[in-house]
Amino acid sequence: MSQYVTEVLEGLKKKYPWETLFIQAATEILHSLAPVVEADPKYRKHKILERLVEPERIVSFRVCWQDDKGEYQINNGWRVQFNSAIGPYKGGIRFHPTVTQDTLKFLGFEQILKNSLTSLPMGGGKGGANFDPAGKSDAEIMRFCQAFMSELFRHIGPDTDVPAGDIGVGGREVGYMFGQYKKLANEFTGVLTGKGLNWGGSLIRPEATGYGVVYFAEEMLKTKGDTIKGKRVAVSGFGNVAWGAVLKATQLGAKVVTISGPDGYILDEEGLNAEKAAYMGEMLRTNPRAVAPFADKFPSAKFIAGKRPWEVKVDVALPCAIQNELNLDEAKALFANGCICVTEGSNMSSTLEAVDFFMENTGKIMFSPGKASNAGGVATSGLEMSQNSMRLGWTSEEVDARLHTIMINIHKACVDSAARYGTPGNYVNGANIAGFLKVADAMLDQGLV
Ligand code: 2IT
Repeated sequence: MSQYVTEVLEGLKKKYPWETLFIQAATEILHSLAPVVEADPKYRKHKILERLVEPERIVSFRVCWQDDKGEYQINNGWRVQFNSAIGPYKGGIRFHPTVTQDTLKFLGFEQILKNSLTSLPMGGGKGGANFDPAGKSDAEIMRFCQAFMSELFRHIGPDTDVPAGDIGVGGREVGYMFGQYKKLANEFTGVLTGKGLNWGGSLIRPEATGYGVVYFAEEMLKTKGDTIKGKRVAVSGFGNVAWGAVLKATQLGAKVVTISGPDGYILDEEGLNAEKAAYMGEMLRTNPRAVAPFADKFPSAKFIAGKRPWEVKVDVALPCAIQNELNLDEAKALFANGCICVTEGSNMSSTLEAVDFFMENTGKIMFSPGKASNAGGVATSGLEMSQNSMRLGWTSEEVDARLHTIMINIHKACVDSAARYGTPGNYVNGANIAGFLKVADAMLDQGLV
């Protein structure tokens, strides 16, 4: 282990001992970067790691709104503007009751490297609120989004910071936030991505994250002369990412046998199909906190309460729910059941112990971190920004083809960097190193700012 990396990590743990998610992300990333900073002293001389782990700016604000009963409600909102070395801050907004500044620092840190991997000019950022959209009326969602944007609008802009959706924020929420931004800023610009199709959105943006995950898994399998066609696949989650992954995996001939929610998982031995995916999309619109009702709708679907789907025997696992949804025991269970490929769709799906287990077993089970395999979402946001700048829209075939090429290139960048720094087949090291080099070198070029 590099002395430099150890010092920076120990410093972070002392300074932010309560930020367990951020420390987890930083530990994984900095460990991967050890061979890079050891090989070239310029990174240490210019304190690149110390600068990289501190957000350029965090905006923290109060969000006051009124519920349908007339009761006043107070939430906390944040925007973490983490790094702008290679482009305007870019990253989603998460509305979830568990969101804290720690959550958004971990997500923003991941986003720096993810956005760099896309090869598009986007810096790293993330925002959100500890607001729970579950069970809220449409009017309440609108009032919350407007109150949130009333504070955020002065800190963002199409060349400054471009938010998008994440957990709890989809097309509807982006619409309400965009409307409020437009009113306050008195300008119609591409300040958010994930917009509606007839007011500046991009075709394929809703599908992009899940499609990208499956394209990435297909590239991983190809390195073994294999394909996703005919594979048994476990997907977790039942939100936007899971939905896109189910659609693309089934299109490519895989059999997806699970989806999941916080209440348990669905096992469907007949496999999901377009009709079932469409029902997932319908469920998503009401922001439910339970997947169980899916089993009432389809007779072949069984609901298993209180468990995660990693106990099911599958060839490929696609965690698409939320951070830390796959622990060491579950990683071992997947491996023991013959799973050959784990491709993360959520950000930091696996705990540090699970990631270590996968890395120790490189060559026997393939594992890719979310920042590489879920980058198709933000990449397509980047394509939406390009279309907005040109004031033109591309066809779905064109966007999908670009997305596919970007995922193939990210896969190649991970494989090449992993091999170059002595850990062939290790996608964690490959993604962290390839993402880091571009950002770090841009920071060096731009001086001490
Ligand atoms: O985690 C992510 O990459 C996202 N939520 C998408 C971010 C974006 O700006 O499209």
